[in-house]
Amino acid sequence: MKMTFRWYGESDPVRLEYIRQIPGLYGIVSAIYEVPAGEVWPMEKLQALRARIEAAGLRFEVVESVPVHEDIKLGKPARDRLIANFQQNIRNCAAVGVKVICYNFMPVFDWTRTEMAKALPDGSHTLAFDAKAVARIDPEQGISLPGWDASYKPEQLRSLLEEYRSVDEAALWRNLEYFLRAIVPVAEEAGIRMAMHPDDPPRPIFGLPRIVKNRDDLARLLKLVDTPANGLTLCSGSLGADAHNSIEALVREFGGAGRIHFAHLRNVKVESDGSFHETGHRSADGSLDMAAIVKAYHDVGFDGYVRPDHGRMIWGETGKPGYGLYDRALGAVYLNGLWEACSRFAGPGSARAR
Ligand SMILES: [Mn+2]
Repeated sequence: MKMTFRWYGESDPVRLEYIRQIPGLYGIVSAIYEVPAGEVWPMEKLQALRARIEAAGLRFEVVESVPVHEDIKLGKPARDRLIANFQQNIRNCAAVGVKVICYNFMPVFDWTRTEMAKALPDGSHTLAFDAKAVARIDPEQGISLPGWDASYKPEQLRSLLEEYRSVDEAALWRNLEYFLRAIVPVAEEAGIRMAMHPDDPPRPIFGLPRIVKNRDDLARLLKLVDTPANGLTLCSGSLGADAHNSIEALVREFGGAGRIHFAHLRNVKVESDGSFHETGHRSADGSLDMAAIVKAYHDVGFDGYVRPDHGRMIWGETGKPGYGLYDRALGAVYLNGLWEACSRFAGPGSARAR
């Protein structure tokens, strides 16, 4: 297991020099954020990012994310040019030493929350999804979501939603297959492992189709191009927002098959109506048994990349919701502790045979 930490580049209020001080950290997960979706990331920018990360004593082997342009998900004629650009991004990332590329295939909104700073009883603040509040939103009247209002102009959002009316789940699957058949061979040749991030939350939203929600979706995705380069980012918090998903079972099945290349580990507290919020990483703090999940990774001999995921805002920190330094650092240390305990007391390789 290689512990990593997401960093949003020079504009990130969290300093790389501070991230470096987290015990047991292997590398940084980042991306080129200033290039619009669908365009090629210039080599100079990738080289500069790698140099900056390495100068801080860390490695740059995981990209999160290379965005998939909406026209690819919609299956529009422009997709071939955009897919060619995505292929070039895979080659460019490989050229600077990247091993894993995380991406997702969620239409329009790649994560959805109703609150960016829900106050918890201990005085910390966290991201939250209120199922009742989402049910009250009428897409016809316009969608206003925290974290997204700056991403789309109202007119642009309306026409994008209009375009998705003709794209149901079956069509989205076809468009995903078309995309994967084009990019996976390129990734394979470049020595890159693609790692699809599941839908967050794992359910259709505002009438938009969502197809990476559960065990059967993940199995179907891997079968579309059945090779290790077509793999997963298994996000415990995203999939765990649906109480029917057993993250531990998913780790054993897909990790055991060598198809999980990147593990996002965080906890969520899930309510019976489908609402949820991010908690501290510890098992006792949320609905997921993080110790059992980490043990499952250990048991299948996982040697891929892992990172703590959304943290709460604690100790008065301000910044990008979910991506402060402190709570994620606590998450990394906790996860490393669980891993050490598994390594010390489970016996080397003992579980692989189980
Ligand atoms: Mn995630």
